[in-house]
Amino acid sequence: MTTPGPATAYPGPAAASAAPVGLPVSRRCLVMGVVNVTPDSFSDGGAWLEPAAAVAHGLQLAADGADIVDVGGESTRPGAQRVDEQEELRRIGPVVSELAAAGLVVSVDTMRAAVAEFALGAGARLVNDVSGGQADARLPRVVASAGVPYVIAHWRGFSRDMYGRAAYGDVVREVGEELAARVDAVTEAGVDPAAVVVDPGIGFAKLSGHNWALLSRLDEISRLGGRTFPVLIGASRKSFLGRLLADRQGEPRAAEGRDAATVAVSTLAAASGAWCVRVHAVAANADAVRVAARWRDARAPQTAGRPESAGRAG
Ligand code: PMM
Repeated sequence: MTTPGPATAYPGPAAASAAPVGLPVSRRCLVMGVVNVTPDSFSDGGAWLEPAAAVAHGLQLAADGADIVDVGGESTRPGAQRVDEQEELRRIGPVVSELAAAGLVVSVDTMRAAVAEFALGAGARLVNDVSGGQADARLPRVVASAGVPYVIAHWRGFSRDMYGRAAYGDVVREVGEELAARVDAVTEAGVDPAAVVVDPGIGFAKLSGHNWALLSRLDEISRLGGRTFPVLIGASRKSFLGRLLADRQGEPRAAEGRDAATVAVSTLAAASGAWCVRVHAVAANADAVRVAARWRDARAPQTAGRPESAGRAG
């Protein structure tokens, strides 16, 4: 894969959270580039609907520094209706196959067992399920038998009406408890706990304040039921950033103007120990996670004061 530097190149002592089994190990936070093969995703809907365009986009994201490319055929934007399984398969099939054949680490973004099964057969190496195994009870069993890493996000139901469920007392505690219950469920279905990646599900049944609370307390999301899990953050271009950056009239910033804020979130999440950030604009985020890794390295007590950690001038 043509990244500006291999995932293993940065030898800082302050590793991000533990890596799931089955993927390259890195000392820094990984970058997952988004390939939405959908007509209706909120920030890039329709741009990569043709297979050739989606494949070219995936290759470009890898060239820009993505460690993983995440291919999805069903939009989960607020209010989205479900797409049927055949259509989802038709959208992602050639894209997953070609990107995997090109040597990229491909992840499939799906809530369906049949779609995951196809993608794994075509060379995908990770399953990203925003429903955390709730939308299709067969999906955790497919992941278990394939023995691949499994991203499970916090989710309270399908996008068409998810904001009706955005009611929390202590959002970080409740998301942590609900995610821990999902970890139990998928491991009971046979998934190796060492293959599980947890995700607080930024924007899924959450209002802006909930998203900020979760981002600021990632360590609590990582530690569930006495274990520490790698954490993935998908904040890229989401509407809570648009609201933060609203103009003087209170009009939210449009999705295409949210990339710098996304980079800021990636930097902070990576500095807090996130395992991976899922982003649309890869190049700047790939720089950001390297800055965060170097920052963590400099803060690590075991290197403090060591001459070699001071590095070269400049
Ligand atoms: N967000 C979206 C899609 N897939 N997967 C994970 N694990 N976490 C997320 O936050 C997430 C996701 C929606 O964003 P998009 O429409 O820009 O892809």
